[in-house]
Amino acid sequence: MNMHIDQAKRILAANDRGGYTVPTDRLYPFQWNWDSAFVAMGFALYDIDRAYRELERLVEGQWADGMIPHIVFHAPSETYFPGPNVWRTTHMIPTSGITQPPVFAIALRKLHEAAAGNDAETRTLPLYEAALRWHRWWYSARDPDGTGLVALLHPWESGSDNSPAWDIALARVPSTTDTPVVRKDTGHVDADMRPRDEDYRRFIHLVDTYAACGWDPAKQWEKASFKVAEIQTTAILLKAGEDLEHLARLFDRTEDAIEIAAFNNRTRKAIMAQWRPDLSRFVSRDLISGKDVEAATQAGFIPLLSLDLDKQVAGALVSEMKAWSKDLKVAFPTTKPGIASWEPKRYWRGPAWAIINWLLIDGLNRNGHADVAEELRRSTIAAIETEGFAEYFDPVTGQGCGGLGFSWTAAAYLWLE
Ligand code: 2M8
Repeated sequence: MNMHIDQAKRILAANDRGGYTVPTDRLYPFQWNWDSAFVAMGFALYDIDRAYRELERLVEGQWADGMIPHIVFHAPSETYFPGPNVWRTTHMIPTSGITQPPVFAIALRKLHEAAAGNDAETRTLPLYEAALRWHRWWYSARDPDGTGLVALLHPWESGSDNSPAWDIALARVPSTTDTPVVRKDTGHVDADMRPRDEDYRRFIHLVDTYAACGWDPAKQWEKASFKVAEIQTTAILLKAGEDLEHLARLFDRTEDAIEIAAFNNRTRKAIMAQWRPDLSRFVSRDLISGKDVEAATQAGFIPLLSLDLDKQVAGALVSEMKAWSKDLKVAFPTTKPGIASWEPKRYWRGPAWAIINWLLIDGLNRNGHADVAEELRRSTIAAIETEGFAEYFDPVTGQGCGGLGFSWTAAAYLWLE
C-alpha cells in the first residue's frame, strides 16, 4: 500500500467541515469553488457519496441568477480576510460576490461515471441543473456581446490571483479602498509567498466597487475597471461545456444539449482566434485596452484541455512547454522562467501547482502527447512524495510552499497516482 495515498485521504478527512472541504486549515477556512470540484474528483475514487456531498454543499451557495460564488462561508471564522462583512452580498448563506473557474461540470461527469448506476441519475440531475444555470450565467453576465470568450471582473476569479497576466490590467485599478485591508494570510504563511499589499488594496477596491453596484451583473460590467476575456477560464468552461453536453444527451435533454452545443461551438472558434503563432501560446484579451495579454503564463497552454488542435499547433505548444520546463526540478511553472515578472516562490507568479498540472496532463493526453503528459505526471507525483501535500512548489528547488496539508494537492495526488 502506498502510504502517500493514505496520507492524501487523511488530509481530505482532516479538512472536512461537514460535507465540504476547506482548502487548508486557517489560511482558507471556508468552501472554495474550484478547489471543491477537484476535491470531489478525488473523493470519487473511493467515496462517491462524499464526492456528491462536496458539490451539493457548494451549490447551497448558488445565486438566483445562476452564479456559483468563489467562496461559500458556511460557518464563521476569524482567520481569513476578506470575510462576509466585506463582501456585503445578500444570499441566504453568506458568500463572496464573484466566481471562479467552472471545473464543476468536469467533476460532475466524473462523479456520474464513477457512481455507475447506483442511483447516479437521481444524485447527478440536480447538480446538472445547477451547472447548466451557471453556464448560462457565464454566457449572459460575462459575455454579453456574444464573443465566445468569458470575462473576469476580478483577478480572484481566475484562481491565479497575482499572476503576471494581470499586471497591466490591475495597474489601472485604483489602490484606494473604503474598506480597511486587514490581511490575515501573511500571519499564516511567509509574506514573500503571497500577493503584495498593493495587490490587496486593488483587489478590495474592486470588491467595494461591485458591492456598490449591489452585485448586479450589468452594473458591474459597466463600472468594472478590470475586465479581461480570459483564456484559461474560457478553456475550462469549454471542457466543462463538453461534459455538460454529454450529460444532457445521456439524460435525453435534447433542448439543453442543443443550447450547450451552441455555447461550445462559439467558444471553440473564439479560443482558436486567440492563438498567437509568434508566441506559441493562446492569449487573453484585455477588454478595457482592447489589447492582447501577452504575459507568459500557464494560462496560454490550458486550451489543450478542450480543443482537438492541429498537429502543428499542439506541437508548437508542447515545444514551448518543454523550453519552459528545461532545467527545473518541478514542472510546470506558472510563469516563464527567467523573465522579469518570474518569482519562483511567490504564489501564482512562477510556482508549479498540482491542479494546473492535472489540467495540462489531461490536455496533453487529449492532443496526442502522452509522453509529455507522463513526464509531467511523474514530476508532480515526485514533488508531492518528496515535500508533502503543499499548496504549490518552487519549480527550481522543489520546495513545498504556501499552506500545508492542502486539499487539492491531495486530490491531485489521488487522481494522478
Ligand atoms: C487562492 O485564492 C484566495 C482568494 O480566492 C486567496 O488567496 O485568499 C488561490 O490560489 C485560488 O485559486 C484558490 O482557489 C484559493 C483556495 O485554495 O486560494
